[in-house]
Amino acid sequence: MNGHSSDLVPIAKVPHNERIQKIIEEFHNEYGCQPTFVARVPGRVNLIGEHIDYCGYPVLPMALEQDILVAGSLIEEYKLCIRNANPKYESLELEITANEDITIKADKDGKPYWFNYVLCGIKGALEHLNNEVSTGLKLYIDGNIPPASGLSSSSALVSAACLAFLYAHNATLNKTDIASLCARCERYIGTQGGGMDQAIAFLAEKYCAQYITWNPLKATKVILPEEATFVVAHSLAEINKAATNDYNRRVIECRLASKILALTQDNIKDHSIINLSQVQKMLDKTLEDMVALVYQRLPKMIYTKDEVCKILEITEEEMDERYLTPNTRHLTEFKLKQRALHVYEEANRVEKFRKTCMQSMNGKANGSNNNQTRSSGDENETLNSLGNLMSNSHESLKSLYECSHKNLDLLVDISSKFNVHSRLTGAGWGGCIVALCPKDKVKEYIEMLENEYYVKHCNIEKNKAKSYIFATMPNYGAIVYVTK
Ligand code: ADP
Ligand code: NG1
Ligand code: MG
Repeated sequence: MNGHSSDLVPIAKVPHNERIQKIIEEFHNEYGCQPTFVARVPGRVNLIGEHIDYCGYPVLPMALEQDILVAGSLIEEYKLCIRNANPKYESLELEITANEDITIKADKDGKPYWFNYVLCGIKGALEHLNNEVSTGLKLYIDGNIPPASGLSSSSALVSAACLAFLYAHNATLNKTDIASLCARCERYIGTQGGGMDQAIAFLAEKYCAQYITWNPLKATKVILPEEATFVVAHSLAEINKAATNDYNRRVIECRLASKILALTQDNIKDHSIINLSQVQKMLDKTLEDMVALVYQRLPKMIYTKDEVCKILEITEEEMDERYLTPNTRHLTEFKLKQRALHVYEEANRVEKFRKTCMQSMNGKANGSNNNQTRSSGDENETLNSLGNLMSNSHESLKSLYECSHKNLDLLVDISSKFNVHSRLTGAGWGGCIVALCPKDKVKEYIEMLENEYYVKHCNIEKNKAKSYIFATMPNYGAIVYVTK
């Protein structure tokens, strides 16, 4: 890696930044030496396009200011020392000569240890390095992304660990390759993620969101309307995605729906996994056509495992082997229609959201060329259109995808009474909402949520409530700071 091309992860001198200075100091206190570098990877908020990355559809996230920092120094022994600034996360030391030294096991409750996310990143790096370890590492980690809250703390941790290990090994990797590598290696934790989090972590740019497309991975800038502010509010429900099978269940329901929708065209003997976007391409249909096709071909609310096997003309063992994951093989019922409907409609909302942002930007450019200003009516209309798409997204995630949480629904309802559109962001089942708030209403909106949700509903002191809500600005992506 070196910082000459914009395709590569940037490398810069340590900035005058309090958090970075603090981690360097703490590293020294912990290990008695200076770190050589600090890898920084941000969290993200997804504005729209939820649970569709693993179906091959574009998503529209932006990076947050909150991040994971991994400070590191090279040691001669082939050893990894992993410590965290937060004492609740226990330390780990292990010998590391090859990939086989790393096993990723859950704790007795089936929840991954925090350091497993670090190990996922190291495993990915080792794969890229063809298993050639040339140095040991002391690592010290500090994160301020609210964990298990849909803001992608897990991927920031995996990606920062992978980046740190690669940097220590002088590996050259461009942003898209390392993003894809990190998306693959986070799957060692057990969830079959789609790659959005790692993509935005590396491809983010300051001041704009990104429209992320797949195969090949690409990020295209989306300039957000100036008058829009995105506010993130925590529902106070945390959910570790790798500790349950909810996420993978949705992934495999989409897989099974794809196989059934593809039946007429797909050679039934072809057992490769396909996604809902590939089916659309194969059938050469619009997203609206696909919605109609789902109603036609997947009419039932519930499909039993037996029914799916019959339709696909396979045995249960074949289904387990080909399409299911270790933590979904015991499932006996699947909701295929609801999941596929959400995916095709949400993919359509992403396109509309992006188009609305582009039209708003073009309108502004034309307005300034003609020496006119856009009317506040135009601006309201833009925010309203974007907001409606977000509200519809939430409704779909709640009723079709069933990945909301009562706290998230309440936050969305309270916001809506204040005429602010919002939706759950990230995987769901807890975590945060993202709200689109006109700039001039942000202070009032935050104050209202503090009172109506945190104080009245959750019995939290007003002062503490403040820490659960923040207004965001699109931030830049991963970077390595060198200390010497
Ligand atoms: P998210 O939506 O934040 O990505 P996940 O369930 O995917 O949620 O991952 C959350 C897990 O990531 C936490 O339970 C913890 O194990 C790990 N994690 C997140 N932030 C940190 C941190 N700062 N230090 C250690 N582990 C962290
Ligand atoms: P979070 O909430 O950060 O764990 C997950 C997936 C994404 C995407 C979203 C839902 C991982 C690492 N991340 O995000 O790929 O599918 O849910 O849109 O699995
Ligand atoms: Mg995650």
